[in-house]
Amino acid sequence: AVENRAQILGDEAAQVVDAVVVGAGLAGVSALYHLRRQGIRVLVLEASDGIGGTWYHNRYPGARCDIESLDYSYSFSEELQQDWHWSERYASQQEILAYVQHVVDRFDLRKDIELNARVVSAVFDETDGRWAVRTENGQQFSAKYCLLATGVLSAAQVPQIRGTESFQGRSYHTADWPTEGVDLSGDRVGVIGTGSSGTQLIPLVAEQAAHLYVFQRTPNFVMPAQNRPMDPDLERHWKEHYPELRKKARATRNGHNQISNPLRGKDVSPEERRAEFERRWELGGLYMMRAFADILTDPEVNAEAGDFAREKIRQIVDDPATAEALMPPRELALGTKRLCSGTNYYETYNRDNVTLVNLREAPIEAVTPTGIRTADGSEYELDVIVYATGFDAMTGSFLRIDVRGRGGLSLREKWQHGPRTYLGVMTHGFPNLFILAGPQTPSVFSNMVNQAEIHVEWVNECIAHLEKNEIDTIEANEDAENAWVDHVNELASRTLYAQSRNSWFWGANTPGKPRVFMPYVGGIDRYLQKLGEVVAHGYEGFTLR
Ligand code: N01
Repeated sequence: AVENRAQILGDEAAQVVDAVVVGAGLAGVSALYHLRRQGIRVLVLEASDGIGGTWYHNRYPGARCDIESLDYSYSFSEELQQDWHWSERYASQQEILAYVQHVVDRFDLRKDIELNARVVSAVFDETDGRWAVRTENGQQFSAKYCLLATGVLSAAQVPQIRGTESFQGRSYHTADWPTEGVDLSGDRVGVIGTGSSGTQLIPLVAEQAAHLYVFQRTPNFVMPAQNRPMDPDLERHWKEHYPELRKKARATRNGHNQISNPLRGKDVSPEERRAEFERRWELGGLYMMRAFADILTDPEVNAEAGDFAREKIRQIVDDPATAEALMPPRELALGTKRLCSGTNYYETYNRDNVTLVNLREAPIEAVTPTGIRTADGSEYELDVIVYATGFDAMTGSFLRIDVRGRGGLSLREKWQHGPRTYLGVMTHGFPNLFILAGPQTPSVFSNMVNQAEIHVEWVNECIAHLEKNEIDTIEANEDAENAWVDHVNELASRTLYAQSRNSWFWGANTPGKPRVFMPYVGGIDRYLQKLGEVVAHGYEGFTLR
């Protein structure tokens, strides 16, 4: 695929390129597009047999983005954003996947993407200042730059429940859904997990299955997505104003154009607060998070929003006991587990063929050959088990690769007590290794495409600077990194995230993982400003040599 592929570096099997990008999701595809345009020879290595990352793997029924499609898209080509038509307010997985595939073909990117190439190790060779990258099937690559675009919610996780292997029915993970789809009609289906994936999937499974059992450990807040077909006037408006709207998105905390209320909750009366929550419920999805500027810092405002949502659950769900079991506990501040955005979620529990199994009363004891047994001795006979149990989030995909920097330093060892980065983009001891949209960035609190583009632009400019000035390496300084880690933690400590630690933001869902808050809560706007300042001050906090 890459020009001069035959060029050999000592080791006969090593293919030489300027940059290896690991992962062909939205970030990796964007990196390829930008780096290639500045004349860098890039090769993207993708573990799976298709392009699209998250949107390739998470093809479970109901998978849909919770950021508006017009916002959740690349900004790098005016023609692309004019030509592409999104059919719904929130794009489905299928449509986003079709979009990524369109981008790859439109810009002739496919020839530099190698599929079925799972990277198992990336080792920095100090003698030649290059990264030696190896795949599972033995391919080797040598690159000056290595970009990890492996995603923060991509290392799927099946819980360690006794007996999972013994189950004689069919099992699926939402993030590893068969390409050909799954027919669940007539089946007794058990879904474990009620996060974003589970709550999107459950209403659609209920429509197909003979009976659905939802195994719920922690009830989460699920807002109605309020998805609908694309409004042609809105589309026209966006297409007329795309550059301004993209700019505006970058000037917000969350990197998109969802309306934020600048007022603090207590700036208004209780009645006005209620009206605002109602308005946000109607706006749908994540809009509730922007009801008030202090929803994640003022516990009383947050608790009111939580009570409002609980009241809605009570109104929607017919059976009072089921409604009660669906209520998120009071100690879970709204949004400190990522808010879910669903369609007909609570309504689904009014169906005769749906049973909520409350694992807070009796946890799962074992998966048996015929189903699931809970601690109270109940046996649930199942044909299918769906694991909607999430990911080894934020760091999992990076640490599943054996990454070694200067002096053989292992990234797994370096991050054993939690991720350590400077600006989320580099880590000390690992020259020319760039991490895209990973931990200690606003990624998961923002519009991921926007975050990916912000990083890709920064890395692209950085590489251009190194090339132009004939600089071999860039590396984050340890003191700058320590200061960034402290800053990330300090900002989080001022929010309700610090009190509600039962989430993947804290690594709480992965056994043995350190309880460290991993995202950056400072916002896209502030983060972008910091990235710009660092460059303006001659890559402050980095060593270039
Ligand atoms: O994963 P999760 P997800 N026994 O970790 C439960 C993004 N996303 O795939 O909360 C029983 O959130 C676990 O219970 P608990 C989005 O950022 C976005 O749903 O740990 N249950 C939880 O209910 C999201 O936050 C979109 O007590 C077990 C569930 O499994 C992130 O991806 C759509 C268990 C896991 O929820 C992850 O979402 C989908 C066990 N042993 C995903 N182990 C949109 O854009 C785990 N659970 C809308």
